[in-house]
Amino acid sequence: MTVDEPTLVVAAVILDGRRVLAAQRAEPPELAGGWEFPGGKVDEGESEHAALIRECREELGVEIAVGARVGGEWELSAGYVMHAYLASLSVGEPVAKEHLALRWLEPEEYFAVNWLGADLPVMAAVADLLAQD
Ligand code: 9L3
Ligand code: MG
Repeated sequence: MTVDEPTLVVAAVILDGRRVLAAQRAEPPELAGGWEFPGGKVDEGESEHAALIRECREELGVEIAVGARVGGEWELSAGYVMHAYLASLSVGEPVAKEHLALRWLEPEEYFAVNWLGADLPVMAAVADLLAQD
């Protein structure tokens, strides 16, 4: 018996100092209105790094520099797993091309948005990380 590999999703935790970029999903209906880190599915044959750059171009219209991985495998719904990476903007200002809204969260606002179930523990890990330096 063969077991299918889970589909890999990458997410970019874009930082500006201690500010973190959060994006409000427009779809699907069951996720719409929830907040996430921008990103999406890694295409066949594509690296995680390339997928992060492509997704941020498509979703936000920006170029990013990809940094360190945050944690290990973050659980999504069945059949999906997420890898998160710190990132910074290298060109442009983010525009919500596919999201309902974008928000730069100050440290006191990290948990002020309704994070998707998958993204909330990533935000907690990033908050710990940023509290250390
Ligand atoms: N997802 C959850 N949190 C995230 C991202 C980027 C994605 N930070 C979930 C939502 C979808 C699936 O992963 O169920 C694929 O994401 P997309 O390609 O629709 O953005
Ligand atoms: Mg996406």
